[in-house]
Amino acid sequence: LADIPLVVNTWTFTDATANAWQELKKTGKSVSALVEGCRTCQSLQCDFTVGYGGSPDENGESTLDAMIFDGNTMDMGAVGGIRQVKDAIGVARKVLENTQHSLLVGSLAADFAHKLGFPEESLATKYSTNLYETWKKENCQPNFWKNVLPDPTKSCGPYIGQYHRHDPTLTNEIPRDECSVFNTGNHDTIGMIVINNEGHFVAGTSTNGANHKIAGRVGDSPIPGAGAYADSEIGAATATGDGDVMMRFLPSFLAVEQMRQGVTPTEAAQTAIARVAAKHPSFFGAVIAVDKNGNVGAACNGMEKFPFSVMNSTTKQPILNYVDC
Ligand code: SD4
Repeated sequence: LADIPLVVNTWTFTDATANAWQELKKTGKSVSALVEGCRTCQSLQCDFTVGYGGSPDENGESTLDAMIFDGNTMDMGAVGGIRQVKDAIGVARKVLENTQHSLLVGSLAADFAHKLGFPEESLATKYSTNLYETWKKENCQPNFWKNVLPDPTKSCGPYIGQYHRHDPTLTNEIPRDECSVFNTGNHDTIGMIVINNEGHFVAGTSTNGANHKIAGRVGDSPIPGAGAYADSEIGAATATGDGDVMMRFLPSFLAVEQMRQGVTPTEAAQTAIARVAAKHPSFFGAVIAVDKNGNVGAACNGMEKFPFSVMNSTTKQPILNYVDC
């Protein structure tokens, strides 16, 4: 176990990696370290895609998804589309540690959070309000609707329910892969894997989802096996990218199951990405996988390179790695 304990984290969110590592050294607890790491990004609003003030939905509201998956107990705690609560990963921890449930959603997840002392706060900022206003001015494109006609009386969605799935005269549909609203710069979830010195794997995520999502949309991040998965007997994986597409393939679960079959983390991540790419050749996304010996691998699609950071007692600081897609 030369490389364990270990923290691995998506994108260039090295402050989060460093804080998770500090917490791991201090407490020896994988869950605490993961929460601290994700919380760092929530507070820093990493890339404006984690935490408050990013990815406003079609009504201009930011909502948050987060998950913690415990590879020792196979328990999880998650929130999907939580409203007006900033500390999504903190609430996910409460779901994990104080309930028998796995996933709470929306306003009712917020009610749960308030009962436990999380304050009700607006998640809107100048940045998110600008993003929303600009998008509205630009006729609300891109968006996540399909098979419906825009309502000509409205400058912006919602759309009237005229399904044109079989109407050949309507040719304005762009294949999803060609109009992806997910790309580096506008959309980067934190996905973190922590292993303590006893080999306790915990994986988790925190995100504000997708810009201009239809209100109510929940992404892959709080879905077990999609946004993250862990099994301390085998390893863990986490995913980032176009969650609407990726969640259908459970890429984190697939990567862990690949490692169970004995393949390397790199191969496991590649297999998970390839499974999605077979149907969506230019989808935007990445998977990181770590095996129980602390070997790390990653794979990606739809971008040039995917950055992720690693920290252990040898590196002494978060080390950025780049994998070619
Ligand atoms: C989502 N998977 O909500 C997240 C977003 C993300 O890089 O990871 N972007 O779809």
